[in-house]
Parts: sequence; C-alpha cells; structure tokens
Amino acid sequence: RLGILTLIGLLTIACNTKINTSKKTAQKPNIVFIMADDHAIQAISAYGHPISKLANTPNIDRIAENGAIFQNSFVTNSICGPSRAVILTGKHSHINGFRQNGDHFNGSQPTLPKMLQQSGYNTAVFGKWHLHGYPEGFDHWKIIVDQGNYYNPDFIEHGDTTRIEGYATDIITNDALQWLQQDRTDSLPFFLMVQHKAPHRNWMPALRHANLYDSIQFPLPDSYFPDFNKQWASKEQLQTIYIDMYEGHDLKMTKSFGSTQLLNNPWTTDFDRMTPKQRDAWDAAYLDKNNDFHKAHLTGKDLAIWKGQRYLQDYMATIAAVDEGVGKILDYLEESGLDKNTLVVYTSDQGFWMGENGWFDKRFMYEESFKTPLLMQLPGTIRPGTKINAMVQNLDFAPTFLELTGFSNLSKDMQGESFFGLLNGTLNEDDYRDVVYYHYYDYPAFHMVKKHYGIRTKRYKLIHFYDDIDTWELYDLEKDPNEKMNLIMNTDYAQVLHRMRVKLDSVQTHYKVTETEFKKAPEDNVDKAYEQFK
Ligand code: SGN
Ligand code: CA
Repeated sequence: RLGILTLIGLLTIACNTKINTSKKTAQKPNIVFIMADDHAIQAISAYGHPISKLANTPNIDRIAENGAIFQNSFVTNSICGPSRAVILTGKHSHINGFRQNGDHFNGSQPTLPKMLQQSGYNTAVFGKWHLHGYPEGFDHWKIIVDQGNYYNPDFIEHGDTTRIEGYATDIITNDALQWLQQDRTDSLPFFLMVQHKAPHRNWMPALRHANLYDSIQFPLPDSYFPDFNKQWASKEQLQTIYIDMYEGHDLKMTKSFGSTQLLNNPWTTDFDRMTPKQRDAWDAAYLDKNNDFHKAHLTGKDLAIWKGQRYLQDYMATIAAVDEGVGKILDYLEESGLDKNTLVVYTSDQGFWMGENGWFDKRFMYEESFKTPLLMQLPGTIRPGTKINAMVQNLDFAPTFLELTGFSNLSKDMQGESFFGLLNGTLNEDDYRDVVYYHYYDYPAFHMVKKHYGIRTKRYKLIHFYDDIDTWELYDLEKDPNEKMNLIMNTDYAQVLHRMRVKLDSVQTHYKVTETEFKKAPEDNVDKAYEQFK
C-alpha cells in the first residue's frame, strides 16, 4: 500500500515538474514574422495613403491597432535576396556577403534562426527564400523555388521539389497554419517566418479576386508623368510603367477584341502552368475588361493612364489574399490564446513604386523603395495604437528579436541596433540612431538602376551613384519630401552638404565599408544588359 502511494506521489511530482518545465519554456515570447515581397507602404490602409483607402487591408491594419506602426522603417539595400540576408544576419550586405540577387548566401555564418534554435526555439520558414541554397537553422522549412509562381508553384521540402496545385499565397498561409496548429513542438517557444511571393511582379490575383477592383479608379500620383527633371542617375532606369512593362506578362493585355491570347509575354511559364480549369476561369475574368479596353482605342497619355490603372488593380488584388492570410493567422493566435505571448511582425523585403515618377519596382534609395512597411503587435509590451517615428532598418530585426527573447550571447559583429526599447517604451526615440546607411549593387541588371550608396538623416539624404556614372544627389526631405530637387549644386546647402559628407565617411567607417565595395561593371556587360531588359 505504502509502495503504491509512494509511486503515485512520485508520479505526481514528476508530472508537475514536467508541466512546470514546459510552462517555464513557453513563457519565452514566440515570434511570427510575416513578410510580403514588394509590398508598398502606399498599399497598406493603416498608413493612410489614398490608394489603400480604396483597397483596405483590414487584417494587416489589425496589427497596427493592437500594437505599433513604424513610419520610418528602411531597408539597407532595396532588393530581395540582399534584404533577406540582412534580416537573417543583422549585418550589411558587404559583411554578410550577399550583395545582389543571384549571389549565394553563405549559410555557415551565424544567423537569427540559428541563435534562436540555440536558445531552445522551434523554428520554421515557409514561402519565398531566394537566397540560393537551402535554409539553415530551421527545424522545418518549405520554400518556393527561386522567385516562384502565383499559380501551382514548385516548392522544395525535405530536398524534394514538388509542384503544388493552388495559389501561392494560400498555400504558404496554409502551410504556416498547419505548422502552428499541428506540426510544431508544443512545449517550445517558436519562431515562424511566413514569406509570401505576393505582391511581386507579375501581379496575378487569386481567381476569387480577379475582378475585385475592376470598378475602382485608383488615384495615380501627381508625378505619374514627371514634370521635373530627375536628370542624373535615374535617366537610364527601365522601370516606367507605360514604357517598360510587358503588355501580356505584366498587364494581362490581349491581342484583340474577343481574344484571350496575351500580347508580349516573354516568360510563358506563369500562365502555362495554370490548369485548364484555372486558365478558363482566368480568361473569363479578364475577357470583359480587356474587351472594354479594345473598344476604347486608347493612345498616348490615355493609354499610359489605363496601364497604370490595370497595374494598380492587379497589384492591390494580389494583396487581398495576403491580407486574408494575415487574418487567418491572427485569428488562430487569438483563438488559441497564443497571441498574448507572440510578437507578430508584418513587413516587406522592400518598398515599391506605385506610379510615382511613372515607375514600378524598387532598388533606388528614394523614399518609396527605401522605406518598407513595418507593423508589430505584442500585448503587454507594445501599447495598442503606438506610432514610432524613429529610423529603424531591417538590419535591426535580429538584435531586436534576440533582445526580446532574452538571448544573451549576441555576436559583437552584428551591425543592427535593437529597437526593443522603442516597443516597450523604455527607449526615447531621440536616443536611437540618427542616420541610416544604404548600398545597392545590382547593376547591370533588370531595370538598370545604377549602383549607389548613401545616408539619410531625419531631414537630409545624400546619395552617390557610381560605376559607369559619378553623380551626387542631396535632398532636403522636410522641404521636398518627394525628392524633386537635387540640391547638390545649391550654395545655400553647402554647409549641409559638408556635414553630410563628413557623416557619410564616419558611417562607412563605422560599418567597415572598404574601397573594394566600389567595383566597376565591365562596359560591354552594361550594353548587353540594356539590350536584354529593354
Ligand atoms: C524579377 C522581376 C523584376 C524584379 C526582379 C527582382 N521580373 O526579375 O521586375 O525587379 O525579379 O525582384 S519578372 O517579370 O520576372 O517578375 S525581387 O523582389 O526578387 O528582388
Ligand atoms: Ca522583393
């Protein structure tokens, strides 16, 4: 008898210990990091831009309502692979070694997921990876191949590549939910990266959203037909909506009235991989609107405006599925009670042009592509409705998340600065950094944006375009937020220019930028690239 009681007693103690241990581990905050690809600030209603007022993102906005919205969140290099490498390492491109799309990420270096794993986190990534090579530091991963496709994309999981029928955004959301609900280790805190392909080019909405914004006329920016001379470096870019977009591939324009055959469509794979049923539904959804276009016989500026509308309608419609996915994840976190101890982050790998200067794409250090959306919620730590104006960067995510999780062994060479104190109100915005550094290297390449680097303070921006060009630009963002007026030759700004150049030098020294960063591209490569991308 005594024996049985003792046994029961021991079992009870053992069970309690187990419960206590798991409780203790579970108290570390979880992180759900949701990142879209090319999602402009102008396209999130919480930011209040006129475009997003006509195409709300109610679920992404929930994060701002529950927590914080960052008004000045920047990338260090406005292009996909480099942005992802910066987020993983907390180091600028020249230190983590991934400067431009197509580089190979050196997975043996210390990274955020590896450090979280070390401190007992269950880690997973789903969706776009785009770093070449496989993810390291993740207990579970399933990634789309390269850029991926909207319909029936190929995914790599456990070393196998499989085409999965469905719409990329929905598949990625469902994979993330399945991991949250079933596959993760319950007793461990978790770090989950949900990385969408949308709203990346070529902006193919889900079938259920293919007509969502047909009747909406989005406001095109005043600068859609630029009346100013940006002159200098941007003169040779190839990212003007009404000049550089491919009519079929990008704008889904057809050959003639009644036809479903696409005009210029250089990579047929995006449409060819649809099932006949999907393609029929797609063609039916686009037929009437394309017929209306053919009937209108538009030319000149009217045609350019029509193209801008079609672009914005499709772009915003791809975001509708992203927003629904965010809603599903938030709903699950709330239903399960996990929301109370989970930092939810919504961001993009960079900003995007929505017709400003007539442009699409990103790459430039100008505000639209340099800034990226950032919203975060964590009940009890971030006060609902917080607005943060401090200049933060994707470089700072790793140290911020690590501080939140209490990671103590932070490598000294990480270049980001934790902004955790801005989230819990222990750090004053004025005591955070006063300058951000940027460097873009991907030239010659798609869109032909020249190599450049620069700094931005709260008020001024200084940029040096180099390689097959050598030009400087200086902007006073307070007086000229749209960066229309290059002040580099303006003598009234001589003092400002001097201070900014000194600051640039000291920032480059601080981040260990050396002369070897400024390599020139061979000239015949540049010529060939213009031919290829025109
Ligand atoms: C593709 C796009 C480009 C885009 C790059 C980089 N063309 O090449 O417009 O700039 O990706 O985008 S596409 O018609 O093939 O989609 S990034 O977000 O991956 O850096
Ligand atoms: Ca991108």
